[in-house]
Amino acid sequence: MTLSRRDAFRLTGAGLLVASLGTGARAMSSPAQTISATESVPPGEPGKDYRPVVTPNGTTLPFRIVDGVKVFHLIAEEVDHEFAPGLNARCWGYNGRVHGPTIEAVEGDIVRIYATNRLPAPTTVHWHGMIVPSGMDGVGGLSQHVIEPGETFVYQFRLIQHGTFMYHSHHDEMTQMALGMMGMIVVHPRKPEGPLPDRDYAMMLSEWKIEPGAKRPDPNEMSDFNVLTFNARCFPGTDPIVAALDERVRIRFGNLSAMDHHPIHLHGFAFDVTETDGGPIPATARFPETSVLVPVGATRTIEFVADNPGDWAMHCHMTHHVMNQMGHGIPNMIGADPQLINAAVRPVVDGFMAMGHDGMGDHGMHIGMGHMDIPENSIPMVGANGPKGYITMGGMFTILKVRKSIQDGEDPGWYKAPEGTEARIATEAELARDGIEA
Ligand SMILES: [Cu+2]
Repeated sequence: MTLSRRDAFRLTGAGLLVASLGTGARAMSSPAQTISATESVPPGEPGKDYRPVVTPNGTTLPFRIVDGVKVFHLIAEEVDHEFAPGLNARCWGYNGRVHGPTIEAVEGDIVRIYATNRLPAPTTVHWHGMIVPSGMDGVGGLSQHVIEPGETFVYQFRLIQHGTFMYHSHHDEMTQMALGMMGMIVVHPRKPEGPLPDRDYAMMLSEWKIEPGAKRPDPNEMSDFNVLTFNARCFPGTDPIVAALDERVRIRFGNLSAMDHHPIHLHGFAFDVTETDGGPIPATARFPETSVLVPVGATRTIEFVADNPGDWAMHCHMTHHVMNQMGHGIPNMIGADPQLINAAVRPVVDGFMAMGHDGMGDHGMHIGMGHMDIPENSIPMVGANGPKGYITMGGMFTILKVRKSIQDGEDPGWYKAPEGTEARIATEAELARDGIEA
């Protein structure tokens, strides 16, 4: 017998929410299922039923099991958050973190999620991409009364699908999401199909407007975002991700930025996009990519085999999204004569130093060397010191380190390119041999 979604919710009873979309051929809009949604299964166990996901710079929400139900507790509250050393802001998040911890469970689990509101404003929690009963959907005013400050609400539903999803406030979204109220949700399949990844990472993409020197993100900004983040950190505050040679790596991206899509580019590999928050992409429909566009309000999961050792950049390919504060909306100085400008301005602005006549690559370096002051609680537009000089990228930038063997959380240092495999200055003999006039 094939049950419709409506039939399935009608089976709901005794506080146990179940739903089924049948076990026959996969209909066009059905969620990803490896078991019937009515099949009774014990709560999935980490290490036995799934390999836990790693959230770089983040953490996973703990749970306890009460009468076969996985019980979680989200606490919405103000959080002092560091985006990178030198830049902190008062944000809104969950359980002392920005963004909230990753919620992780297994298809078939029944979850009960308490949401306590310690904010000064009402809120709700929406389970983005998840098929839940309408009353559990978390849209303030539509599917539920808002959670007033001091109140604790309870959500309960059965996870009838697997995949990568997100949670976020669905009340005064512009304000609350701009202040950080979001997190990732990973639901592992009950019966995994295909090769399991050796590394499984969750990355939330978001964007912020924080005026240099300000202590709070500005939720009213509509276009000029100046702090772009992976898991609420901007480079050089992002932890590298790691893989051992030939391991299968899965990275789950979710994007809850206010206004921007992010084409995330990975160096050194081609990958497959294997799923969206709508479900897995059939193997026959996948195609190779080196950048994946992650639209606002969507997840994209990629997989590849880490068969190329090295330090590999992974970043948003929008060039203003790999810039930190102060890189935007400034006068075009390219080609200007800094001596002339300094001579003209220094009599009225003591210590003035013209910048940007040959680009912005050295802005962070000048600050690092103490040549230039920046406001307290702000970071240079770009960069950090790398093994071969200054890395002129900030924002939504991190590094994948692939080594012969490596453990989670281990810092392998910088990659040492084998002899003869690193770009270097050309020799006179080479130039002469190949007829190159330098
Ligand atoms: Cu971007």
